[in-house]
Amino acid sequence: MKILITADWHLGKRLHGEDLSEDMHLFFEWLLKTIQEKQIRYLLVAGDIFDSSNPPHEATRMYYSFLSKLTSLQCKAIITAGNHDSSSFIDVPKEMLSHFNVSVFGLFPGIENVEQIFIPLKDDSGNEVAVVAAIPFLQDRFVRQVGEGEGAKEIAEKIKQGMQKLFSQIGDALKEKYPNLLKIGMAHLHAQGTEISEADREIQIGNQEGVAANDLDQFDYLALGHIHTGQAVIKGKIQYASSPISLGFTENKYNHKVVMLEIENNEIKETEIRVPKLRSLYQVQGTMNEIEAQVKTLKQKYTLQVLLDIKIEEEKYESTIADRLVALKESLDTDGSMKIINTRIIYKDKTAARFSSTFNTNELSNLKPMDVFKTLIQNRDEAEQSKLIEKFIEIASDTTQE
Ligand SMILES: [Mn+2]
Repeated sequence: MKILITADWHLGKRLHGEDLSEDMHLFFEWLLKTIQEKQIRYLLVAGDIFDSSNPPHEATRMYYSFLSKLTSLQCKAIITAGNHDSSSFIDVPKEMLSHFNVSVFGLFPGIENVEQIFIPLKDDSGNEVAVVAAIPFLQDRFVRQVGEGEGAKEIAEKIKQGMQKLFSQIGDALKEKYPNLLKIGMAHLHAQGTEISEADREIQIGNQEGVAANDLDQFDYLALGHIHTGQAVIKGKIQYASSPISLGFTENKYNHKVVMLEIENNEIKETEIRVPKLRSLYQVQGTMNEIEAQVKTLKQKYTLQVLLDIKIEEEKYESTIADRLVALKESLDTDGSMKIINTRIIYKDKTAARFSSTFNTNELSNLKPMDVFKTLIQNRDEAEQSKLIEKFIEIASDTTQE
């Protein structure tokens, strides 16, 4: 009997305003094909289904469209909410989804009702071979009692102890109810000792303190969500599933994956399946000359357009940089294989920065938007000017594209 584990879909996520739904659409197609080919019976999704608690309609439609296709494949889904999800948004369709073999767990029902999150898994002959404890992201109130005048350190300690206690209680209840079944946990948390990428650090919010790996040993296997780059916490036993696509520039080099578990003769065998790469996200840094040269060497290697994050570093203010950046953006727009979605300009020598405004204001037809804008902001301090110019380039290039 085969189980597939994934997490951190972040449906509806935009990267510097750029829609990543095509990436997820193609991932879903691949996932459905994989489920069919490998005859997966259960799909586990360990939190952060959506990027926000109030996801866009298009992201919601995509979620239900995927689930409806899944139901035709004899594959059941067990879905838990992450810290990015609204627990009630995930829970609202619970009863209806149960008719389509989709079990959703938005809000933790409390330790007194913990049996509600236990789901026995059956093999093709109908025998129960394992049980899943589908633990959604645990809000503070399930983990600690708020005391008066507590500092950050006391709160952190309370959360740590609270998590330890709750996980041991869940483990005990699971053991008591299903003594003979393999126990698989699903959770959305930060396990202590896990390496965190910059992107993960940016994207994580909420319960940060981390749970010690030793306190998570009540399961034969624990499938985790939250850390996007899919590390093992304890190899073969506690594993982050990883996000299926790169959600930030620092995730570009990572091989995104899903995890397959095969259960046979009361044993769990774990295999990682790499998700096909669909897009490159490149960060390009240097002087404008270096950037122009580097961008020329880049190519679209995968299905989807390359997205670029450009950081220009010049010794001193150079009036032509802004125009060259606009020209670079426009040349890429024409080609279509690459797109700049974020830019920063840094002038190292602040004292030498001078913005010139020597155009002839009498001739309206001679005016360029950038020159007018520079005149408008010429009395602001230099750091602010370069920030505003950066934003102006972004907006100006958006309007010309439209
Ligand atoms: Mn998360």
